Amino acid sequence: MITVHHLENSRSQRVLWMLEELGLDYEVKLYKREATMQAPTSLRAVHPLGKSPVITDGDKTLAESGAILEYLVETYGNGRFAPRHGTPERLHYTYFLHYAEGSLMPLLFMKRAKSPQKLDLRDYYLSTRRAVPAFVPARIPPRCP
Ligand SMILES: N[C@@H](CCC(=O)N[C@@H](CS)C(=O)NCC(=O)O)C(=O)O
Repeated sequence: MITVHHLENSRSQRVLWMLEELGLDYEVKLYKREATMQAPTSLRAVHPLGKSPVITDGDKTLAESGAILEYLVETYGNGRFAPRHGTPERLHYTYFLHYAEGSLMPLLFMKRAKSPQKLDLRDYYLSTRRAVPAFVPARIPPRCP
């Protein structure tokens, strides 16, 4: 049985979505945020940094939302949700899997923290389009939704 150590209102939601899409049985251990919005210290029992999501699956424990999604798709996807290895589509998929957490999320956080610096997500998205390999920008829509 898969257990999700799920912090309310967090990236852990991604893991629950994927588990639902895969139709897997799982249990959720829910952690409520403190008044400070920090995770409760009890989460440190499963993640030394006290972060969520974390899953356990048998004798495996895994953190990092992107890594967890990749693991679930590889292990239980039966070819669904990820293009075949070695295809241009796979590289596109890998790019966006990492882009979400590596590039976009820090910016979303700064925006949410009401950074004095004016942040224009559309500009950011379009500069990504200029910066990445040729097969990726062709697939990025010209305007943010
Ligand atoms: N890169 C990690 C980020 C994990 C992370 O920062 N999780 C946040 C919730 S979105 C958290 O646990 N925050 C509580 C805290 O830092 O006290 C991932 O994608 O899983």
